Parts: sequence; C-alpha cells; structure tokens
Amino acid sequence: MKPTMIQLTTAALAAFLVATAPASAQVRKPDGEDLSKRFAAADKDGNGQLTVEEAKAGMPRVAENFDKIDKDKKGYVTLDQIKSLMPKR
Ligand SMILES: [Ca+2]
Repeated sequence: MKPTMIQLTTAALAAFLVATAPASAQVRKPDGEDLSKRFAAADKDGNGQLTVEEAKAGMPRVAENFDKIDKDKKGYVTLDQIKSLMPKR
C-alpha cells in the first residue's frame, strides 16, 4: 500500500523538525541561536521574512514545509513562525 498524503505530510514535518532541531544527542549549540543564524543567512534581503525562494536557497527544510509554517498564507515566514514549530523543551 502506498503512503497516504497525510502520512507523507507527517513524515515531511517530522523530517523538518528533526533537521531544524537535532535530537538532544546531537545538539551542541543553543538551537535558538543556530536557527537565528540560519534564518539570517537565508534571509538575503534582511527584511526578517523568508520567502519561499529564500527558503529554498537557504533553508530547504523550511521550503518543504512552507505552507504549514506560513499559516496566514502571506507568502513569507518569520523566524518566530519557524520557532513555533520547533519542539518545546
Ligand atoms: Ca527576506
């Protein structure tokens, strides 16, 4: 049986969360700081918003889950929106 769309979506989201927040065994630096740096590097025009194009270039995992992060369908995501999807510790 082929995976359903929901299973694929869940798998993609799980992969995204794992990629942006490595398991504690792998974590070396504060993930908030790491995420901020990656966001800043991906945000080419530095306006604090990541378009899907910027995400594709700098944060592919964000691009893959862009629609889920961009809940308001504004066409961009912010660092806070990305952080809100990170597992809380
Ligand atoms: Ca930008």
